[in-house]
Amino acid sequence: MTTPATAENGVRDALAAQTIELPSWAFGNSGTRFKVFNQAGVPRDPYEKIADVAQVHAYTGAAPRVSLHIPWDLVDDYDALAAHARDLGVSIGAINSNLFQDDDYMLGSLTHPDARVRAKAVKHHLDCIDVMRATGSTDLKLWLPDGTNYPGQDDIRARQDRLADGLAEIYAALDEHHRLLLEYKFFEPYFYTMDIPDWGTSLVHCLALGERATVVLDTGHHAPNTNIEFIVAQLIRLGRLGAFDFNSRFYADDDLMVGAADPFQLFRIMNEIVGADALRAESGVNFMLDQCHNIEPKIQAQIRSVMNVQEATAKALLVDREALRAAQTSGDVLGANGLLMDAYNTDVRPLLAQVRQDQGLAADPIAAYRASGYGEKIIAERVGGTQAGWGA
Ligand code: LRH
Ligand code: MN
Repeated sequence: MTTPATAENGVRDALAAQTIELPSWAFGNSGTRFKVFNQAGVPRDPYEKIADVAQVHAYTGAAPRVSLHIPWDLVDDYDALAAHARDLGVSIGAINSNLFQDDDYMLGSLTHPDARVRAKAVKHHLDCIDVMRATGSTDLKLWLPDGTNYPGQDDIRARQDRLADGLAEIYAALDEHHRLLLEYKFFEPYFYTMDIPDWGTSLVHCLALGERATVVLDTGHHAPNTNIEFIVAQLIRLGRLGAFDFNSRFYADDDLMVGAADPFQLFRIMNEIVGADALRAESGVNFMLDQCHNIEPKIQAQIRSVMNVQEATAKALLVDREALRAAQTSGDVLGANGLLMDAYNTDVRPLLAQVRQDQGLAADPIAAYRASGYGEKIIAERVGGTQAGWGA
């Protein structure tokens, strides 16, 4: 029988061990098709982006990795970039390919009717794999933006066959310790079909490729009211949940701070993760953020986002699993739901403040960051040059 004390220690240890990977692009300027707002102090290159990631890690103790996006994070010397990251206590995580900003890909990339265009898209991934080798990254993350806008525009089955062939070429080029993370999205930038619109399609392709191909679940990529935690449970059950792209939304792919729009959904997702013992690093699930801070200060927004994931995780860790199983087995509907709501309604901020202090960190990361003056320092220093952004 786990005593409250050991349960409490188990919860603290799990929270202290939790890591969240940050997206380099969240530190650059971003916006919508209407406007990309420029903010003072924004990084001009991947070195400055990684310096900002290190700030988030310094105050949360939970963000030791950064995802790169190619070519947004193109540099001449990736060994030097990886060394710069190491010096700052950060490692290079997933390498994201980019198939959504090239005129050649207007009618598709890996699905394009023209073999020359498909070959170009495959080559881009071979280049990304070289970046993985140079930076020590093990995850190649592929979001396929391909799709069509009008019925009849192209043959849906033929596009799937082309896609399967292209993915097989890319998968074959990976080193044995590399993984392929395949991300789906139900609409945008195309509006009739997306060639990987849902978890099922991504899973079908992953199963065809091999063990090291897994699904990326971006929380902003589902139809409204989709029960995302059901998808999480199913993918964990099949051993094919490779990663999350955490963010939140009110309507579409809003890429807002995770947990900001729907903290209860984030709790339900983390409840499935904890219930399946998939929070441990060994589970192979890479917890990443994928967000755009169009109007809010970016470093603080990343700190807040990490805290939101930690709070949802702490609440999920406080669910009395033994009592829950007993209630579920005995058909005690309200009892079972009540146990989850008790955990969700628990204020875990004091617990997390204690976990931070045990790690030698400030109880309130945002207050500590603001007091550091780093924000003012980068505004003063980062003058001139070209600020990083989506460059769309
Ligand atoms: C696509 C996406 C994908 C990234 C991009 C920045 O919407 O979620 O994960 O490549 O955002
Ligand atoms: Mn994403």
